[in-house]
Amino acid sequence: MRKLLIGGLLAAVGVLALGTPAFAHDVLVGSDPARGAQLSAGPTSVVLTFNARVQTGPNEITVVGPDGGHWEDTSKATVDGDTVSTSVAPLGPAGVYTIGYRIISADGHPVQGEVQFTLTRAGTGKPVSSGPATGPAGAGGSGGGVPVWVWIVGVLVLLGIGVVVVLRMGRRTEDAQR
Ligand SMILES: [Cu+2]
Repeated sequence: MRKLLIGGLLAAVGVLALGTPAFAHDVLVGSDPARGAQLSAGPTSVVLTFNARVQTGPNEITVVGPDGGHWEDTSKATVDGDTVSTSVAPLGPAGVYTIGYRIISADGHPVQGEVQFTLTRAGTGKPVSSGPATGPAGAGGSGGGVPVWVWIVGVLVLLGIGVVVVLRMGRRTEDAQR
């Protein structure tokens, strides 16, 4: 009985930990610039390609430079079937640029992520806006609508309940054996 309970508990924790809500969501299958690209000149646009159609709605693309400035002309991305794009201002300092996206999946759920590329030669552009990264690039998270800490608290609460139950069961069995 005790083994069964512990097994069940582990299964529950596993489901909580691994059961991401990102099951049938759109997945990024390609980008221009490509992930990890080394570019000597900045791109004029960013195009992200997904494995399924993207819904019209609040689709966002941001391009955040090594200094935290934003380089996307507008974070309101243009949707065309399974691609999402936005135009980019001439880039500035050399370094790593992060393309952040948050798009509406075919199933209506938001999906977010990042693609980084490196500008190897500084451009002459100025950021569209400066300051700390906001929007998808700075939001973090794993693509679901539920922040990570909610999952962690859930697991801890479940673990706590499980330990109490297992201890009680153990005590009762010992009593019964006496
Ligand atoms: Cu979904």
